[in-house]
Amino acid sequence: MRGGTSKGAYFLADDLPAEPASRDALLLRVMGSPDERQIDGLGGAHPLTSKVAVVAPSTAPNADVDYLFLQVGVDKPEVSDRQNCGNILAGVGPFAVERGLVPAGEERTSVRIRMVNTGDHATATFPTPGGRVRYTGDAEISGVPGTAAPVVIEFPPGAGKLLPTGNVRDEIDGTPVTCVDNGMPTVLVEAASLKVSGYEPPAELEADQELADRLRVIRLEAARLMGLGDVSNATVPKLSLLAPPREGGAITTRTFIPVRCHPSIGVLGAASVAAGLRIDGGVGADLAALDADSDRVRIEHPTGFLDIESSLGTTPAGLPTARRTAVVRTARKIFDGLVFPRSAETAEIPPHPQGGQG
Ligand code: NQM
Repeated sequence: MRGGTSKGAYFLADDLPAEPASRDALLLRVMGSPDERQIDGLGGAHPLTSKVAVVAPSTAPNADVDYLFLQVGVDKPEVSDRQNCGNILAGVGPFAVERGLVPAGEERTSVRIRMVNTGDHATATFPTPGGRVRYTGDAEISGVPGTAAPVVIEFPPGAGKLLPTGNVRDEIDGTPVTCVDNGMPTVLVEAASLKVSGYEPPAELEADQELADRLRVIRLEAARLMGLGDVSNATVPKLSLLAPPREGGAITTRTFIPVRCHPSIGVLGAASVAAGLRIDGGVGADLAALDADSDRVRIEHPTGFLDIESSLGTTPAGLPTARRTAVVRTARKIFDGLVFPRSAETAEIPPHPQGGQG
């Protein structure tokens, strides 16, 4: 399924090995990793198209389904559950209905999702006229051609710490940063403080070795301050370079996830940027053009913009906390069937199955 601006393979948990090491070994073969072209599997040769959702009926009383997100390395034999993904999240509700985990409503269906990676929750609402998921519609999101049915995603008030280092600002390697987590640990850095404009195309930024070196140093130290430990082989935290808006939005972003520069921006990454901009004294707050009368924050990115509804409250201790976060995405079923993973060294090529879905 395409979920937002990402694409992944969605599985029922029951169709995969329960034991994580066996599951991950199978998923590497399914996606064709490690190989920079992922030529022998389903992966699309980019982190944004090398993603997996594992969906199961929820064991939580306040959720319908559990969604575990797995990032499958492209050229490295790695499968990581250390980050969540709000784009792939957009396909989870429709998938749950397609697989009969949640009954479809007559007009629309709301699916309450527990995001296993973080323990956070989300509710996705999408059209199901006549009890079937409808994928066509008039919602448009930057980075995806054409239009599709909207998937409205609401996140409840943040349970976690919006400022994981406990500070509004930290200084790392002489660079001011704000470390924020509204669903995705993200380091906000002013582009100008890294000697780039923040308006460069992603390929130009990815080719800048000096920038890559500085971002790596900042990321490893920021992760330590955020309590994430050693993230040398992890895909969090993300780094978002900020510059003043140019297209009528609130801010311009170039987001590293963390090595490749995102052609747009992740959903939870954008939610974290949006929340960060509302924190007085945070990096980016004085670059941002925010509408004081509206929750909407338009995040500009390399292929357009992403609108996030974001409002903050204050904890009894006086710290900022996410009150409400919401976003509209689209998703689409692209293919439904059986995948034939590359066989493990010792395994035999499986016989052609006679039905079933995986
Ligand atoms: O931040 C890319 C994506 C993402 C993650 C990444 C995402 C999110 O665009 O919620 O959606 O940051 O690795 O799929």
